[in-house]
This record gives sequence, structure tokens and C-alpha cells, in this order.
Amino acid sequence: MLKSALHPSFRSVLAARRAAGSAVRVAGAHDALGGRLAEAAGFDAVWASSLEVSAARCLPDASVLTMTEYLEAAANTQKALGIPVVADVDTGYGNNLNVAHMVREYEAAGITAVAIEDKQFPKMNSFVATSHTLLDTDTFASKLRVAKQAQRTEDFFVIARTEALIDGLGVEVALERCHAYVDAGADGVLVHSKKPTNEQVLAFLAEWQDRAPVVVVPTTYPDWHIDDAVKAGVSTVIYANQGLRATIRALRETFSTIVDQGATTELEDRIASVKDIFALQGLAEWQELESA
Ligand code: SPV
Ligand code: MG
Repeated sequence: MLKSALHPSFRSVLAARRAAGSAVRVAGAHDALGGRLAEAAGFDAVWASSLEVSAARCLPDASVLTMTEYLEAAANTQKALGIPVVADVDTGYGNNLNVAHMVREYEAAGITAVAIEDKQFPKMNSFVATSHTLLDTDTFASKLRVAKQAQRTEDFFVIARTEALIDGLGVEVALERCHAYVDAGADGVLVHSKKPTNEQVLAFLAEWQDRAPVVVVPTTYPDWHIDDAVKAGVSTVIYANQGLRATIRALRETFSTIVDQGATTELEDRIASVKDIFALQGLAEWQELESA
């Protein structure tokens, strides 16, 4: 029988991790293959990253792709996995109506968690040196209320992401916003910072007092060990783009070696085997269908 990729909900994985006194470890990916490699490495969930999905199309992470395109990437990833996908849905792709449609579509595709951010549409990737203007708190809270009203299953998990710190505002503003977002029904909050240390996030956590689960994305403060993050009150850590960055370097080195050397002999020990590809495709199970 073909293994169907039955996956637990993000909510249940989070509950299990919290009960065990640890955090959900999430790896960024843009397709099923990346997701499957993350699952095999031991990650608890996969982040369908807008940065990765748009970069995989050589497009900026700037609300250029449509909801349908992001959904396709997230849903194809989820179908291949036995762990949940947390979908990065940017601003929700528009206003309240777009948010409702987004929730219905993602949930119907088997996605059990989405993260919506409080920037204005169209948004720009958080690390781009430009303005990152936020929606006013009430307008974003209204989006969250709509998201929660639109969901059909109890398990569906809505993460409210504040970009207050990315926009140059203070920790107090991030806190005020996150409290308003939880009041509006958000199941968890993501506080994003682009500082080279975890200092802003630590200040947030100290005041937040675990009011709702906190998600962090330690891209610019990579030395924060997950055990220390848990001690500080973090529930979920997203390693958002390390997989893509590793892929870029590996492909660049591999392709230039082939062009330079005119043969692939030297590479063979450093790259995955074709057999490895077949295993990741689940080929053996599919071949069994031929003699069923
Ligand atoms: C992503 O991976 O798309 C994110 C995280 O949203 S960041 O790139 O840091 O904005
Ligand atoms: Mg993103």
C-alpha cells in the first residue's frame, strides 16, 4: 500500500512539545523534497517560507506571487510529509475577504497552521532595507478575527506575526500589538527581529509571560541555542532559510566544478547518489503497484 502522508496538526505537535518542556523545531522549505529532507533530519514541522518559494522562482519576496502559487507550494510540500507545514501567508494576500478565502483554501488543502503578518500589502521581505509599514493594530486584529471565523476545523492554528521590530518600532509596541492579536483570537504570536542579537526578543519574552505560544526566527542571531530559547519562553523556532542557502552554495560549487573540470569524477563522492533520489521519491512503493 502507498504510504499516505497522514500528518498531525501543528497544534498537536506544539502541545506535545510544550508538555515535554521543549520547542517545535521548524525548517524552511519551498518544495516537497526540501520538506522531506527536513523531516528525515528530525524536524517537527516545515515552514513554507515566502522567501524560499519566491526565490525558487527567482522572484523577490514582495507579494509578487499570488496566493494560489504560494498555496500550491505549501500544499505540495504538505502532501509529501508526515509532519505539519506551517504556511507563511504574508499579509493574508489582501484585506479581510482575502484572509477568509486564504484560510478556507489552505485548510482545505490540509494545512493546519498559517502565520499572517501585520505589514501592509504588498509587503517586502523583512531583511530588505526599505520601509516596512504596518497596518494599524485594529485593522490587523480584524483580519485575525476573520481568519478564526473562517476556519472549519478546531485544530487550525493562526499565528499572528508582528513586524513592529522590523519596522524600527520598540519592544513595547510589539507587546501591545501581540496582546491585541491574542485578544482578537490568534493562537500564537511570532515576533520577528533583524537585530544581530536576541536582545529585543528576550525583552519581549520577559514581559510576555507566556500569554500565548511564541514563535521566533533566529536568522540574524544564529548563536541562540534552542535550549536557551526554550528557557526564555519560546515555543517554536523557525530556521527559515538555511536550507535554501545551503542549496545555493552546493549547486554553485557543483556546477562550477563541472564547468571547470569537464568531468564529474571528483564530484561523485560529494553528491547524493541516484539511488538516494529514488528513495526520496518513494519509488519502491510505487513500483509495488505494478504487481498489485
Ligand atoms: C520567510 O522565510 O519567508 C520569512 C522569514 O517570512 S523572513 O525571511 O525573515 O522574513
Ligand atoms: Mg516570509
